[in-house]
Amino acid sequence: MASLAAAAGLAGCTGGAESGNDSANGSGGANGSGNGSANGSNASGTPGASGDRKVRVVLDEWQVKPDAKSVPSGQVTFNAVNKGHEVHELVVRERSDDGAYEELDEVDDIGKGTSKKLQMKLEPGTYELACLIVEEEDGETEDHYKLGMHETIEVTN
Ligand SMILES: [Cu+2]
Repeated sequence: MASLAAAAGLAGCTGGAESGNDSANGSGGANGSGNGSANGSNASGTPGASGDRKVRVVLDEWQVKPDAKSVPSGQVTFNAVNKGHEVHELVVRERSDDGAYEELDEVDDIGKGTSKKLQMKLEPGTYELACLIVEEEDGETEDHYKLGMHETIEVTN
């Protein structure tokens, strides 16, 4: 839990350090260089991991919404953000030739208003992002998957 907050703080800081450069531009040439913040997304702590893909996945009652329908193969970081009211999880499953899903990895216990990251290496194929929580409450079953918490995502070459 604590490490999440720290990571968010880091991401916020790196931009600020660079921005001092901009103010020096007033004196000079028409074009400036304009490239101060090209690498803003590197803050996640894997220097040298070029081609790192990030997919933001919003969890809600009752849907799973990735911000991309496909992503290139390789190292992928899912950032699961719980915008709902209940606790959710993000399970990444790969679809095999016979249509069955095999669980690869997951982050669970993502509380309301919080987020967790899941980094994994993905081969080309069809994957499913799902919340598989099943709750029993007052004799009724609440099955997050059946209620709609699943979405497919294609991993391309
Ligand atoms: Cu859920």
